[in-house]
This record gives sequence, structure tokens and C-alpha cells, in this order.
Amino acid sequence: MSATLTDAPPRTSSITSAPTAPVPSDQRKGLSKKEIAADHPTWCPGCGDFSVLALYFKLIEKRKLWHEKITTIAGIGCSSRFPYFVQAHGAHYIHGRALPFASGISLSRPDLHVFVFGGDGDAFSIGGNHFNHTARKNIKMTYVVMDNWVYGLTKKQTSPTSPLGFKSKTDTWGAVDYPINPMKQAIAAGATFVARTTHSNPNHVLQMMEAAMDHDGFGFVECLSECVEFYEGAFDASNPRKGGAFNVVPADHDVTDEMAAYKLADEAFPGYFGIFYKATKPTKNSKEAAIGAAAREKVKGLKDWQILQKTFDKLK
Ligand SMILES: Cc1ncc(C[n+]2csc(CCOP(=O)(O)OP(=O)(O)O)c2C)c(N)n1
Ligand code: SF4
Ligand SMILES: [Mg+2]
Repeated sequence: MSATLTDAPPRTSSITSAPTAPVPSDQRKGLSKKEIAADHPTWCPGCGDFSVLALYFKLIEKRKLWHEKITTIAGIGCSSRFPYFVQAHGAHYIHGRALPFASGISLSRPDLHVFVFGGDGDAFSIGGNHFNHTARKNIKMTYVVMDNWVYGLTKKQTSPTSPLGFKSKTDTWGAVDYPINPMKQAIAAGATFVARTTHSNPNHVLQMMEAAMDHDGFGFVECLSECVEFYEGAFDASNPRKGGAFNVVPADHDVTDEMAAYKLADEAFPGYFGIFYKATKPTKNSKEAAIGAAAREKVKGLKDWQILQKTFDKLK
């Protein structure tokens, strides 16, 4: 028999219990996986996205990020189901629109770490415009694209990163359109942090996510993430356990050199893994904060109605 409201135990008032003093931030223990994991992920067994989620939990634990200080945003796709599986504020938003939504959060809540996760379709197909504009505006957030070279959720259509010849439901004879190169795209769009990693190297995923999080600006990480259902073996050539090669960015690569980064991004698959590009540029967050502070300074000492009056006077 199902429980009714009357079965509920009597409520005990929390008002009577002594308030516990808040633990100072530096003495708080990092959140454990149990505290940060929500629903059981519904991805297919073996999907590369599991690795990214596990490393996100690790990042939260390691860097002592609290529930109230992070937000996890995504669009639509298998990879974009990500926020469902995280016990924190977040949203599984509209297909391709995760970045403008995250931009609003980032600009209005500078105290939060804004993390965005999504797929290659979400980022570069329907969300392509937003990718370019969020990058050029240098809005502070960490954007991890789980690139599987296919639309997974909708069961195998060609994506903007699918290689030529890829046979899918939309290209039964093999893809004929030239794929985009996410790294080149990010650099050209003006992203100030551009890195590449792969789900099969967990330590490296964590390293790249951490570096992106520490970057003051738009941090983009392309993470190869195998879709075992619709593109099995796509990234074997980058996985030493499958006979491939995991090449790290050469030690003498200058990450501030845009042309050198572009050249690195032009290498044939499996290419390189690591930080390709990093620039120090004012963020839109800092520019808007300065505009806001200057505007507040102008009306300093005035009452709200006086500010309103001034605005109306200007309209006359
Ligand atoms: C406006 C809109 N158009 C199309 C769709 C259908 N749709 C859902 S997910 C998706 C592609 C997702 O691919 P990707 O971003 O690569 O994610 P993956 O599933 O591969 O992780 C599409 C076309 C949708 N949900 N909304
Ligand atoms: S369909 Fe592909 S991308 Fe989606 S959960 Fe399954 S393996 Fe992962
Ligand atoms: Mg995809």
C-alpha cells in the first residue's frame, strides 16, 4: 500500500535545535563522489562520456568546489545529459543554446565556476554561432566538448566533426562534407584557452579541465569521447592500449603563439594532446563589472527615486 500524507511522521521543528557553526571554507572537506553524484548515468556501457563525468567529480573533490559555487550547464545530446548526473545547480538546456545560457550566469554571478558540457553537434552544428560569439567575447567559463564525431542521441547522423567517408543515417554512402577542426575553430574564434584531450587518458582529462578552470576567460577543451554504439573504434589511433599513439604537445611549443597553435591543430589525426593556446585578455566579465562600477559611482549617494528621476529627466 502506498504511503499517504497522514502516514508521515510528525515534523520536528529545526528551530528548537541548536544552530551549528559553519565550518570555515579552508577546513571543509572536499565533496565526495557520493555527495556530488546524482542519478545513475543512462549512457551505454563503455561510452567515453563516463570518463569525463568521473573526472569532473574528481575535479570537484580535489579543488574543493562546493555545491553552491558551481553550476553545470549543457544543451541536448547524450553528452549533454551530463547535468542530470551531477548533484549541483545546473541545467539541461535547449539544443545548441548552452553557451548563451551559461554566459548569463557567468556575467551575473562572478562568484560561481560555470562549467558547460556538450557534444560536437551541440557545439558546432546547431550551436556553432554561439560557440564563435562566446569565444570572441571571452566570457569566463569552462567548456568541455565531448567529441565523438557523430550524433549519438539521435542514433547516428553525420556530425560537423565526422570524417569524410563516414557512413551514417544521413550519409549512407559516406560523408561528403569536409569536417570542421574544433581546435582551429576555437583559436580562430578568439578563445583564450584551447586544449585537447581524450577520454582514454583520465589523468590528462583532469589536468586539462583543471587548467581550463583556472583560466580567467573562455576555456575550451575538446575531449575525444568514444561513442561505442555508433562510432566504435573512432579514436583507437590515439589510444596506446589499442595500438595508437598519445602524443603530448611538444615541450617547446609556445602556448601564447597563435600561429604555432594553429599549426599544431593542423596535424593529421591523432594529432597532439595538451594546451595549444593560452592568452591573457580582459574578459567580458571584467569589462561589464567596470562599466557597472562606473555607473554606480555616478549615482553614489542618491536615493533610488532620485536615480529614477535623473533617468526620466534625460528622456525629456
Ligand atoms: C532544435 C533541435 N533540433 C534537433 C534536435 C535533435 N537532436 C537532439 S540531440 C542531437 C544531436 C546531438 O549530437 P551531439 O551534440 O554530438 O551529442 P551526442 O549525442 O553525440 O553526445 C540532435 C540533432 C533537438 N533536440 N532540438
Ligand atoms: S549512443 Fe553513443 S554517445 Fe550515446 S550513450 Fe551510447 S555510446 Fe554514449
Ligand atoms: Mg556527438
